[in-house]
Amino acid sequence: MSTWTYTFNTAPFKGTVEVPTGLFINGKFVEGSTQKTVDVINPSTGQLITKVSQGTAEDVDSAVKAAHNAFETVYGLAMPGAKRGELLARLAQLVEDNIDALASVEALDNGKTFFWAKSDVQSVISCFRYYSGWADKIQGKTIETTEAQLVYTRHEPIGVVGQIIPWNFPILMLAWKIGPALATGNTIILKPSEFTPLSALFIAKLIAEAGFPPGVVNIVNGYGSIVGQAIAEHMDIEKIAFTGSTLVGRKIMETASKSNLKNVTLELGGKSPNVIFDDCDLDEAVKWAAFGIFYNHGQVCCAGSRIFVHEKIYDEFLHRFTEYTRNVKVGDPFDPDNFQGPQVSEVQYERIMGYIESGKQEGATLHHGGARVGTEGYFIQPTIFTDVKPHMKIVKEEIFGPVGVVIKFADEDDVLRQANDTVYGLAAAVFTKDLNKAIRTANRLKAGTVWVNCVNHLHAAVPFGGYKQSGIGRELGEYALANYTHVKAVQVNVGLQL
Ligand code: TXE
Repeated sequence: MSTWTYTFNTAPFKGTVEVPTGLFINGKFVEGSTQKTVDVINPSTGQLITKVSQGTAEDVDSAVKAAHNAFETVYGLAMPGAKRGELLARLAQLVEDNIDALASVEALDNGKTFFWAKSDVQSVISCFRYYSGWADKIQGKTIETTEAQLVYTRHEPIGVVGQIIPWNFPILMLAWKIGPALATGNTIILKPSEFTPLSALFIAKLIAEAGFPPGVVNIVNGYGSIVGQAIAEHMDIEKIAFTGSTLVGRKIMETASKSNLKNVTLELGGKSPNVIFDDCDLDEAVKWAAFGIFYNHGQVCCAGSRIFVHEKIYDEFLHRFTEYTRNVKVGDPFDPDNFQGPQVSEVQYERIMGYIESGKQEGATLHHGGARVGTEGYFIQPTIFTDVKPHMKIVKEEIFGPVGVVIKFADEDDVLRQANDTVYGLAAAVFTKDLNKAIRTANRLKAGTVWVNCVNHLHAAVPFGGYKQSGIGRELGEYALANYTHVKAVQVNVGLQL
């Protein structure tokens, strides 16, 4: 089996990593049914890092057979929850032992800075530890009906589940998906994004090392239209969880309904509002607003891409926000001075530049940025638009890049109307020192998460997901367990007469 070997010479991680480049099926790395590969590109340079095996529908089918066998014989109800928890805890420890190597691979493959890649890996560890704690606490209820009956529920694993993840948080999205699925006893076919497969393959090695039985987790690289589609239509996959674009989410739901009506959870796009009232701590609001839109180069589903500022402080906010943005350093992800690296791929780079162009064409003011940084790789300046109108594409559509629009508002009713005027509803933020106003606004914003005086803060114990076209279901926390369990009601006759 081919292996990608790479030596990092950058602090804090200096060392060699070895990552198998095949498909991980039934506990082994294999080539796949064709010899075809997918190029893995370094977004900082546009150069090839390595090639990984490209999966097919046939490979998905082999993975499903392995997962089904593992579910029936060694995992699922065959393995006690405490043991599943132990395996997840061991995996968390192995991730921690390899934290710098994993963060380096993620930074190289995705383009996010090493600092933030490491923060993602820390969240992966927390996620696995959190769900390892749940594994032996999956409990049903007893339900009182009559004395002649004993009724109880069992929360049973669903079976073989399909999970399709994107490229913006490759390793973290893997953890959000496999953590709750493994804790509840399911077996998995996971497809990483074709743009960023390396950290998932690294984790596959650690999954085997942690002692998960073969077939419990299977990782099939490849393209969405082939591997993703095969997962969505497979008749023996009973549940599919997807994070990605709303367009593909829609397609997956359609395919699921046309095949075996598999249970679907979706975490899709957003156009999240940041509401900045005139009684906020302005310096704090400026910092958080910049973090809201420039963190992870704007490639965040909950990015605060629409910044609403009260008219009384609009000019002062814009002045300070622009100064702050000027100091956001863009460049090499391994240079600790940089906050922002390249966009993940040429396609995404072109998409974002297209949105910037459309903003200019539709008459918005390009207040700051808007250009490429450097001559190689996919770096874009942090960008601010002003004088926007509600119908403009840059106001309505998810750009998924470091591009924010700043919009004036007059009062609470005005801003709530504007903030909720979107097909999305993933997240929102409110900045004010007035607690009543904060809670009033939080209650009226149509979003799955509302941050007050902060943004983009996530925790393994706190549910995350969308209203409207931002998705279906909740990830993380206790809520995510429901995505991966069936509720069975058992009714025992202890004296019922017919
Ligand atoms: O996403 P895709 P793309 C949004 C963001 C971005 C846009 C396009 O606005 O600009 O989507 O990005 C797999 N059946 N988000 O095109 O295609 C694909 O291989 C099954 C928001 O890269 O949705 C990958 O593994 N699977 C988002 C995954 O879907 C299919 C994160 C996501 O890719 C498939 C990423 C198919 N027919 C993009 N086609 C978020 N919510 O965080 C593709 N895939």
